[in-house]
Amino acid sequence: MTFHEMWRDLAPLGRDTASGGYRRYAWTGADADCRAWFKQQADSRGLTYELDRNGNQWAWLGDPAAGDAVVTGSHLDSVPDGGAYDGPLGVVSSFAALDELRAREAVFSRPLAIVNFADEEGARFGLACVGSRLTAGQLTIEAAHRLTDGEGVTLPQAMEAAGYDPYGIGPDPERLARVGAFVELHVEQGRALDLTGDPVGIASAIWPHGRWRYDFRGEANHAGTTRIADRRDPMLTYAETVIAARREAELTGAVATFGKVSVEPNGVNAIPSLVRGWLDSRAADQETLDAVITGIEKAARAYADRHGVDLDVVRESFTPVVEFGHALRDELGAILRGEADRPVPVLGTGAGHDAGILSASIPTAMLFVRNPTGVSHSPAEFAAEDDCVAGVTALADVLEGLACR
Ligand code: HGY
Ligand code: MN
Ligand code: MN
Repeated sequence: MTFHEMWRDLAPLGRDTASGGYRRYAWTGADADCRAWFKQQADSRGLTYELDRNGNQWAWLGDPAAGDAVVTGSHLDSVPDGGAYDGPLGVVSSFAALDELRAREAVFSRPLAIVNFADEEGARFGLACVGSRLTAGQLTIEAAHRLTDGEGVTLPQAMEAAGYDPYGIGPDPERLARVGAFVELHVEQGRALDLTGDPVGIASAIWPHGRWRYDFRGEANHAGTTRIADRRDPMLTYAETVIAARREAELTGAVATFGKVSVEPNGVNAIPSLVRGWLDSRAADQETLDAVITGIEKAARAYADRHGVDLDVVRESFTPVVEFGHALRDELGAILRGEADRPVPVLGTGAGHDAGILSASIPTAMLFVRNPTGVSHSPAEFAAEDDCVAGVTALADVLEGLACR
């Protein structure tokens, strides 16, 4: 099955026809459809399919027990109304790159695997990279079991409803011990490659980043009869905090986004009792991120005091800075340099990835494919066909260089 045929079959799964975006949330029907697609791709290529204890899907060529495997892949889940490329481009390109290597009659000296990591976006339960964090021992079973979605469904309930055992999850050091290198291809979530004019780039680092939930509690009351002076309105404090977040980011070169909010009771003619806002913030280094987070919370607490609003801040997700190992990074550069007439650009990113999580356990690297719009986490996310092909060729070259010595 060609890249285009794989893309064509995957494209409609979990796509919202009204927005054109994807709603592939962990352990939902759309997730199950994507998982079935992955297994079908593995089976159709005669690969050995495995589902690991954390719900990550693996498709093996060669004997996994031989060790020192070269692994590639990404994720198939999405953010709400996400784009088509974030995650799926890496998975489809992995199968296409394997097909390319078979067409080249490459002889593998190491096992190869393609992976679909579970729940990378954390769109439903709020924590990014659940599948890879569990496997790498960066998320305890207890903390995972406490994860709850907006409907009050816990992760164990969701996994069980989808036919998975939530009591078998946990660290998987034996599996990671089989992996010698993990290379993730991903659509660029920015315009650096568009500006340099290159179809493919190599990742240098991932900014430290996290998610904080701000709970603003005020006093529910009548919107029409409560004097302004008598109000304890959490919406006002929330709004002032959103502006403070933007100000802190602008002052420090960081980014800060309140992209998700829930209001109780959420009535047009009622002053809210509770406003919950989720902050996503990232910066080039930990010190800057700490300063931004501290500054935003300090401002929020000052506003809350002024309006008689109570504030609780909970960190729901955090990923420290990732510097991809120079050895594998430079090996990719050397492999790709051989083909091109100039070095492949090496660039940092503010986006988190499973490769970032796994970099604490095994040698990892990333390839980026040009996104001329620079837009991501949106239906407008895009990569040109020629660049997707260039990505597959680059991934095939890298996998051949690493696994077919
Ligand atoms: O949020 C991120 O950076 C990634 O898309 N999970
Ligand atoms: Mn994403
Ligand atoms: Mn992604």
